[in-house]
Amino acid sequence: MIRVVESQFLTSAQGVDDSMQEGVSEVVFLGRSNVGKSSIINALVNKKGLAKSSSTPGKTRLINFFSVKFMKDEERYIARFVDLPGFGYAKVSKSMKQEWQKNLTNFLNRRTSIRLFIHLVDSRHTSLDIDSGVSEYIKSQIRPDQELIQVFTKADKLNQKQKSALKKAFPGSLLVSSTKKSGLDEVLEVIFNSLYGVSND
Ligand SMILES: Nc1nc2c(ncn2[C@@H]2O[C@H](COP(=O)(O)OP(=O)(O)O)[C@@H](O)[C@H]2O)c(=O)[nH]1
Ligand SMILES: [Mg+2]
Repeated sequence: MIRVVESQFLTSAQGVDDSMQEGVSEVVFLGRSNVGKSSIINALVNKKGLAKSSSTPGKTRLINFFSVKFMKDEERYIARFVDLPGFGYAKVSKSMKQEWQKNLTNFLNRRTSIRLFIHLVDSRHTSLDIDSGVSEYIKSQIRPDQELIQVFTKADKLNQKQKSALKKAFPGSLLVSSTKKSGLDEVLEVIFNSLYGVSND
């Protein structure tokens, strides 16, 4: 059993150049605007409002760093969660979009502390072009010491039949509801194993 025993907001950055010093393993949450990035971070650390859940583009264009302490078998582990701005803003100009895209890809490429990419996908819309684009991009850049996993969000919006269909289409997939707090333990376990290696219990 893995528990998050402490979490706090560290700082924000605009891009890789003004990001905080590296050195602690980082888990990056990425996905479309509104897919539930901030919500899943809050749910995983069990702290409402830690990551700001906001639909105002200006507010969410920053990269936000959080420190997270895990506890397993009486031992403490430290990591960082990184809440990235969403892809695909409707409300900003084209030039701002391109500027931001560049910022984001730079960050993903050059930030060496990143150990795990968690690509969040809305469980109701599992085959959007923008999501295939994101996952292709990460796969094309990923280093041997990094992992990419996909997590489906907003599971509470699916009925039983839709859930079964999704599980069948994506065997072994992680299905989470931040609102209903389901599927979170599995995600914590995947994060933990990815950062610190699999243990045998
Ligand atoms: N029903 C449901 N709504 C969710 C869930 N997670 C997030 N939301 C809602 O989706 C919207 C966007 O969430 P947010 O975490 O801000 O998305 P972000 O833009 O990716 O950070 C908010 O209105 C959330 O309340 C979920 O698991 N279930
Ligand atoms: Mg957000």
